[in-house]
Amino acid sequence: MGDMPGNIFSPLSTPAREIFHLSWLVLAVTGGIFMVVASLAFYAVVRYRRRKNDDGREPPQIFGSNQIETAWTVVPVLIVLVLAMTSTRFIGRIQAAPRPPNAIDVTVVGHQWWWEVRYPKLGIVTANELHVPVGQATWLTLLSADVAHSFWVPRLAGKTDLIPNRVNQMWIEPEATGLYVGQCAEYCGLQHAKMLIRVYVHPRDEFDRWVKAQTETTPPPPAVSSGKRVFESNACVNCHALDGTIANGRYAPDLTHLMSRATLAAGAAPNSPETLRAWLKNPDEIKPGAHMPAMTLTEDQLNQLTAYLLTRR
Ligand code: HEC
Ligand SMILES: [Cu+2]
Repeated sequence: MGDMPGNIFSPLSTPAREIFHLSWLVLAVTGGIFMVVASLAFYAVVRYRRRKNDDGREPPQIFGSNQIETAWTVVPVLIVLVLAMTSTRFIGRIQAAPRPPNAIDVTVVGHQWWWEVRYPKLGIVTANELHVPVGQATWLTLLSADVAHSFWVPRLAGKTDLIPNRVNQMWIEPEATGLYVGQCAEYCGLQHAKMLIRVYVHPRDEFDRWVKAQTETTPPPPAVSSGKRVFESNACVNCHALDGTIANGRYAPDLTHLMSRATLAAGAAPNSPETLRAWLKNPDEIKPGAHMPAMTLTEDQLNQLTAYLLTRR
């Protein structure tokens, strides 16, 4: 079970581990209460079940006992107090953590239904994927372009909401390399369930190579120039940005390094030549209700456009 990529019980980053420890306390206390209540209920059900020779009279009615009333008020209040105060202490500790000077800065903007991912200091813009170095803190600034979303990668940290007109912050500090998956954790509309996020944690040199690849754009080979023309002569350019073309829209995912990403449309489909073509033909087939219209291109245009986009890596 420890290998499950979204497992809340196998934290691999400081905030997630703190929450995991707190969850043991909460589970132990609530589990204890459950055992006491369940065994008393079970005892009562068995011990006082209906018998053949019952005389049908009511058992003695007890009320107005100050001792009992006080006990079952004070004990739960104490339990709630302990849980609330411990939670507050953990939340405070995570939120007040000082930002290390070498932390990576990432801005994540929630959209219906995908994640815009920006590295302002590195000049990188991508979507639905975060790439970070191992053993180093990454500071996330969370914004929303439309409705409330929630960023949640269970093995790295707790949930933090992305709220319109508000700036939220959170941080992660992954201890092991690999892929960590998460999803939007705040119902945000039709395709909320297909709003997945992937966090790739790299060894330092691999991360540097990723940064380098994301900051370079190669001109498209001449063979796909007709596809580039299809792209530039359609409304794609109003919604999407793509370096080296006239497209600079911010409404939709940046396509400059489209093929460096593992999935299309926030995990709705794997990113392959076939699914890419199918997406361009009719996004609704893959993600019903997605905010990208079917562009009614001809089969030739679709082939040319797909061939062009496949070179954007
Ligand atoms: C009205 C705005 C709009 C137009 C026009 C538009 N798109 Fe999109 N596109 C979107 C949105 C929004 C998404 C994200 C959908 C989602 O994930 O829910 C998207 C997603 C995509 C993706 C997947 C990106 C990724 O990383 O997952 C590709 C590829 C794409 N569009 C290509 C195109 C091309 C090529 C055209 C022109 C033929 C085009 N789009 C026209 C809004 C638009
Ligand atoms: Cu969402």
